[in-house]
Amino acid sequence: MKYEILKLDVRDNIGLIHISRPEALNALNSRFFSEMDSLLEELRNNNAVKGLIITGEGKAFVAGADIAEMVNMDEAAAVKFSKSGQKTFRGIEMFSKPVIAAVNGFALGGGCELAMACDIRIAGVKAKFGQPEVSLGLIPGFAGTQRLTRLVGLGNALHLLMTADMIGSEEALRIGLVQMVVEQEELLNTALDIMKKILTKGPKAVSTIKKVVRKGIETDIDSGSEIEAEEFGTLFGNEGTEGMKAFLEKRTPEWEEK
Ligand code: CO8
Repeated sequence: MKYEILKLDVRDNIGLIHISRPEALNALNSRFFSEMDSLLEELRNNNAVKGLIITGEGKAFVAGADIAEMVNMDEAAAVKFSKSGQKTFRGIEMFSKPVIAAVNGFALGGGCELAMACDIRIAGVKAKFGQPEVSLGLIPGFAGTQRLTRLVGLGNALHLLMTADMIGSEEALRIGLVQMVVEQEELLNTALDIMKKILTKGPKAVSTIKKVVRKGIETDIDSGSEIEAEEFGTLFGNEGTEGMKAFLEKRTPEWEEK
């Protein structure tokens, strides 16, 4: 596929995805979703890319779904757009490699929903978060109502969703929406450093962590613990055994290429 909105830059086995539609503050249109689906598919089995960082070009991370595209939709088209976006974001959430959002500016509506589908969110000091949909007479449609509640708790989620308040990065940190706030110029390097650290760990273990935690939060503790035990077992006789041997032999583990 020819990419017009997404730009991929690979550094140290990390795929840096820039969302580049700055004239519309990177608002998410249908083309964005087709490009993201296609890029994820390409990167899934690309061994040169072991983790992803998603960021925005210009003053926004993403200022929401494209209002100009949505304004003429009828009910059926809106449901279709919502489901297609949900599928893309679920694809990011369940992507077998780690994904970090480096939130450089406005992360509003669908932009906040995109950041929430990533595993870890690092914010620049200028980042702003919010779910302003009710100001437009809408609600989030890319599973933001579900992810926000899981990330920041019921009270904080309802507060943000019902008031449409835009919050700064420090408030986002306080409520647990982001994991770290850094100076703007440090944003990409910080995200790259965190990803590099993750990539020194057992790749199968990291991808298993993602799967177990994400499946676990959607179930009860006993079923989640059952999933954990099963997945724990899959690391023996391969990567886990190598990691433990390396510890005992006082050497660096040699992870298998995934
Ligand atoms: N969609 C389309 N265009 C946008 C969007 C957007 N979400 N946000 C900004 N733009 C455009 C503006 O229209 C403007 O274009 P132009 O220059 O042609 O007039 C350009 O980007 C620059 O924007 P501003 O001039 O407004 O920039 P400011 O710095 O003055 O303001 C803001 C920045 C505060 C971010 C402001 O642009 C704004 O409020 N944007 C809209 C934010 C918003 O409401 N986002 C939520 C959208 S709804 C949503 O995301 C629902 C997701 C679920 C969808 C479910 C599917 C059916």
